[in-house]
This record gives sequence, C-alpha cells and structure tokens, in this order.
Amino acid sequence: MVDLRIFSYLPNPRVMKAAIAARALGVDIEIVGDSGKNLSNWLWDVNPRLLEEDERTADSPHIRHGKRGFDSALYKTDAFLACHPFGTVPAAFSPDGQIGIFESNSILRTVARLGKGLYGRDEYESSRIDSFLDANLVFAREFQAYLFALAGNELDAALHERMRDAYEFYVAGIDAAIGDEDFLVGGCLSIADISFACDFAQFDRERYYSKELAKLGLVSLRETLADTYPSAERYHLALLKHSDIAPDLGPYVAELASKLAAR
Ligand SMILES: N[C@@H](CCC(=O)N[C@@H](CS)C(=O)NCC(=O)O)C(=O)O
Repeated sequence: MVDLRIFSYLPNPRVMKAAIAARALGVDIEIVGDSGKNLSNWLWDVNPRLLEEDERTADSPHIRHGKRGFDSALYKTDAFLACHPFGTVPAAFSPDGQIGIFESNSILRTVARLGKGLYGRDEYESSRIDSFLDANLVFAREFQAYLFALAGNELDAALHERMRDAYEFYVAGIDAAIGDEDFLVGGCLSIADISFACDFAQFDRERYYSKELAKLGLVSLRETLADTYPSAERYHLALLKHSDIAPDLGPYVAELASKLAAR
C-alpha cells in the first residue's frame, strides 16, 4: 500500500511539490489524474476513475459546477467532498481513503512528515519553513486569479495593480531572505524551497501573456524580476537546476520555454 494517494489534473506544479519531496525522501506516493481538459470526464472520488460516456449526464447524482479554474461540469462524489470540503485538486488521501488532505503546501508537509525530512532541524526551523509556505500560498492565490483573468482575456488595470502589489510584497521578502544563500531555511533544501520553486515556475506562465499585457499598456511582472530582484531570480534559476527538483519541474519549464519561443 502506498503512503499517500494524490488526484489532480496533470502536469500540475502543485502536485510536483509532493512528487519532488517524495522522491528525495523515499516516500511512496501514487499520483492519479489526467489533463485539465479531461478531468471533467473523471469521477472525483476517494477512488477516482474515468467515467463512461453514459455516466456523464446532466442528471448524474455527482454533477457539480466547477468553482475555480474549471468552467465545465465536474463529477464529485459526496465521499470526495467529505474528504475535500473545498472540492479542489490536488486532492490527497491517506492510504485507507479516510482522511483528505488539501492545499498543495499541506500535501507537501504530509510527505515531509512521512519521510521525516526537508522540514527543518527543530521546531523553530520547521515553523520558519511554515512561515514561507504561508506567505507563498497568499502569493499563489493572487497569481492564480491573475492568470485565470489573463487566460480568459479578462484582465484589467485594477487586477494588474493588485497583482503587482502582491508580487512586490512577496518577491521583495524572498529576495531579502535569500540574499547570497542557496536555501531559505537552515542552509539546506527544505519544503520551503520546493514550494517556492513549483509555485514560481507556475507564475512564470505570466511571461506567456506579455503581448496581451503590452496591448493593455501593462508590463509582465515576471520579466522585470532579474532587474529588480536579482537574488530572487538567481535563487529561482538555481532551484530549477537542483538535482531533486529538475526531474519534475524541468519538463514543465522546458515546455513553457518552447511555447514562448513559438509565439
Ligand atoms: N491553493 C490550492 C489551489 C487548488 C485549486 O484552486 N484547485 C482548482 C484548480 S486550479 C480546483 O480544484 N478547482 C475545482 C473546481 O473548480 O471546482 C492548492 O495549492 O492546492
């Protein structure tokens, strides 16, 4: 039996957080899922599965409306929602399916706890790691809404300004914390670095919309990072090459780079 099961759309940098930590710590996790587009054809359940076509009907007892990032109908069972009250993926489950763990940073924490590593040397370091994870979640939620608006051609100046404030606040803190160091806490890789690497790789998608931003007279915040926050930029690029991180994030970042080149 695996130590943790995760259901999500794939590839998903939020899932990569757990995958990176699991490989580094030797924790056995199982990741099940499909492309974002196809996840609307799945039963979101404690035992997720692809639905047959005749099960995907408007009168299905499991039908729900997507709330965040999904416009289509989704099929979520009551058992899934009992474990995952916010109804989101990535959705992790204890091996017996009794306990749902949501929020990718908390799924990452689960792996670190199971593998007894990457989570600081004492309670103070663990708590400082938690501080970075919490700050990171706030930033990630801001850029999630911003990227949805960009993808849906719904961005306006007010949302861009809100994103810029969130970006300045968060990235200035990371830049100051990292300075010339390689890792955020305790001089070695921790889940704070892994979470930053994965979320920031997702924020990198903002660069894909630089033309749309320019049309609105706005700048890509990501494009300004190297000039304004060189320590954060150096740290981000170094993490992408880290031997524990590159196997998961490498293909994701490479795909974005090829899409950018093709634009
Ligand atoms: N902060 C959460 C974000 C999770 C999230 O918002 N997931 C969205 C997809 S990006 C979702 O599952 N939406 C389900 C729905 O629309 O009902 C995390 O890091 O896990």
